[in-house]
Amino acid sequence: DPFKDDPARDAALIEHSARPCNSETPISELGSYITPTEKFYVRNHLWVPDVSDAETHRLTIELFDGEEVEYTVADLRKKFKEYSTTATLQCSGNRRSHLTQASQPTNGIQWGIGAISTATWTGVRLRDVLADVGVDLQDPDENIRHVQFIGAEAYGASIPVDKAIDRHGDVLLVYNMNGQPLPRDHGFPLRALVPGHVAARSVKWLNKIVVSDEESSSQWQRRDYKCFGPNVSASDPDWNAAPAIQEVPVQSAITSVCHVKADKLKDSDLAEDSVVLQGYAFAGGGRHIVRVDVSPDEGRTWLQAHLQEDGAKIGAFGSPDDRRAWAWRLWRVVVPVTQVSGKFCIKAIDDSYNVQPDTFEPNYNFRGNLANAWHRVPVSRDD
Ligand code: MTE
Ligand code: MO
Repeated sequence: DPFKDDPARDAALIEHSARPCNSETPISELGSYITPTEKFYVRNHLWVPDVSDAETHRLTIELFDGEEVEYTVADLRKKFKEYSTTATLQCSGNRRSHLTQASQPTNGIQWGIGAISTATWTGVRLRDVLADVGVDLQDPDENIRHVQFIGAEAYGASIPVDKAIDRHGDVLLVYNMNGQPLPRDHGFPLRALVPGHVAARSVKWLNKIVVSDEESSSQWQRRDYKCFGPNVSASDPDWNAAPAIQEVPVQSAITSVCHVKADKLKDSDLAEDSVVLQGYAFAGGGRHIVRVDVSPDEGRTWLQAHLQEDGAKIGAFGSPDDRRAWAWRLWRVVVPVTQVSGKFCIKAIDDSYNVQPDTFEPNYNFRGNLANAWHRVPVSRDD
């Protein structure tokens, strides 16, 4: 039984499967900017490999000419400058259950709104390590197109080399999560962090990196994490016809709906009985969330949510106005009950003015990836 040494998990996680462990963050924890580590969603395709000694765990880097260079985690810490960044990871299946309910069956775990979490990650920059093994960051060999990551239990994925070496890409080889060694479920002792990209590329239990002219040959790169048109069914996809998901589209969700009587409200600008909504909004590619629109009447009229203070050191290594918003924005809005009729709807807008589609059906894809239509919730919930 390869799962017999899997770690114990927090009882509050919402379990979709135990072997492998697939558990989402409970809604009650989605309101905290940094997700408590033990409440961070877990998405494992296989078992948790047993890597007992952090310091002697080896990372092998295979270069384009086949040469291999090895580092222990201790070498990485000693040799390279340490960086930290706050970044949100979101599974490509987040909100899949909403898509399925609105359209047709989909393949995959039926996640709610909790296959997303945020942490502060600490490690060394992939670009520094690649430079150390001889990759020319200014003018890389034209044959080098992709950087592949392989995990100790056999999972693999890759990213384009431009992201890997971008000095504003912030791709890290991470050993700490929220100031503590990575827990086993999240990749102990070393994982890749590819901020702004679908979490499937942030490979855990990292033990090999391959600098290559090709993408990873894994099913997770070449098949599962792709989107096809609504007419394509699971039986006939031309897998090569769609690109692997990398940067993710704009997403948002309502995490709390709270009815408040006027006399209980502390906010000075509120005089009427109201509903306080809270939630998250997130965009891929480092794009900032510029607005969250909230409708109290199924999309007829709209209010602006207040975007909460950004807790991340945006552009942890650069200026605050660059494209490095790696973490979600939490938001809050107060809606007078007199304006409420029908379901609440929300949509977020990123700094490229990308918007979320209003409905799921036109974007049905049989894998149920990247479900990001407006989140609609009844006036009293919770779901
Ligand atoms: N890395 C390895 N080695 N094995 C895995 O199963 N799952 C991927 C990615 N990295 C996975 C992996 C997927 S699909 C997601 S969504 C994230 O890890 C989940 O990271 P988390 O469990 O730390 O939340
Ligand atoms: Mo995922």
